[in-house]
Amino acid sequence: MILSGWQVGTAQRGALPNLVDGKADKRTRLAYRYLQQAEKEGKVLFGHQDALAYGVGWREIPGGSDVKAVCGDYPAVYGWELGDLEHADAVQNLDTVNFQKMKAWIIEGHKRGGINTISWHMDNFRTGGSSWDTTGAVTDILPGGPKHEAYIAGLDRFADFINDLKAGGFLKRKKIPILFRPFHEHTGHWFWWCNTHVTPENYKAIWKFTVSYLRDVKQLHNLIYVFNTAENVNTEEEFLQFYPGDEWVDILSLDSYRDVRDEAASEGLKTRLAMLADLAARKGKVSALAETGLEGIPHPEWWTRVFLNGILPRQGQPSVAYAMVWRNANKKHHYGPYPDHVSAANFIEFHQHPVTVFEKELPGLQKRARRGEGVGRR
Ligand code: BMA
Repeated sequence: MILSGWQVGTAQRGALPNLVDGKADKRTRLAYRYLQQAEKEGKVLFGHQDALAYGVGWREIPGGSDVKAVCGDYPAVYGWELGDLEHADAVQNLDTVNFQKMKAWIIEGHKRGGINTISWHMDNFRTGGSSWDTTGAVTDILPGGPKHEAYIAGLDRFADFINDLKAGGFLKRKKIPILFRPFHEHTGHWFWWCNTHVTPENYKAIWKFTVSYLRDVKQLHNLIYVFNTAENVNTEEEFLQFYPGDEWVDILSLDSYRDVRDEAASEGLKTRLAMLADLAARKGKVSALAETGLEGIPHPEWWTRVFLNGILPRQGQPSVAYAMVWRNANKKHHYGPYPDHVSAANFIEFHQHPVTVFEKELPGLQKRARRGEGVGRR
């Protein structure tokens, strides 16, 4: 395992960026700077949800990853999901991933040089239904609401989870940087926190409460906060409608599945991501395509003709810092490749493209980030 760059946390040149958390630790700031530099140079880190936990036809094999099995390289970004952690007795998430094992995979990915990101499909606090139960519940969990204490208890469990994410060894007290993406896809209509079921004021209020509680009360200083819309935003105004303000958000991101259906649609993604990257650059922040993919990937050249086309920045423009495809649950519900899949050969081409960044390219990239230098070419 390689430990280098921002993870070692030795002296580095240049000022480190300021985050939502003024006390964010050094490694967290270095991770953020590294994403900023990737973005400036038009590099896109490739991510995969649940990459180390399971894939198509396997579960919990040490070192396992469908992405690695296809191209010989691990993803640069690992996505994890905390749905059900809000319940006191939960030992696994809504997709049956064990929370203790998840912590070990997060640490493993981090030690390899990867960046970890977390989403949270919380159950509906009012009804006890799932995240997809759209009965309004945000007012219930705000201060003064009937479920506020239950929400706090969920955040306490989140803090316990985050506090366990330590690198170990000589870095044992150092926490692992985590990109945290709460209340995601809020411009959709499918979750109880989506804009059809909450006012902008209440969304902003729960966002600010959550950040303040984790940062100031729980004293977590390894979180990078990711604001995230669905794909239905065409303008900056639409993207910012529920935005709590620059002092509350580190990464501006969107999720898009519709834009990666085919080549024509991917032109729309290019335009949307250019809007996002430009907005983030003006704010001095990072942008990302936090979740994407085409279920089953029936198109053999999807990786280069559709996905890469969508994320490639136009000449001279910044890219998004990372783009993550969703999980490989089974032969039908998967968004990454797997060996012998119809798109596997094309994925190797995607991996080799100078714009895409996977694990093997990370150490050099991180060392440069530490020194405040450019990302450079492979
Ligand atoms: C969805 C699907 C579901 C899963 C949920 C949370 O997109 O993959 O099967 O439960 O994400 O991970």
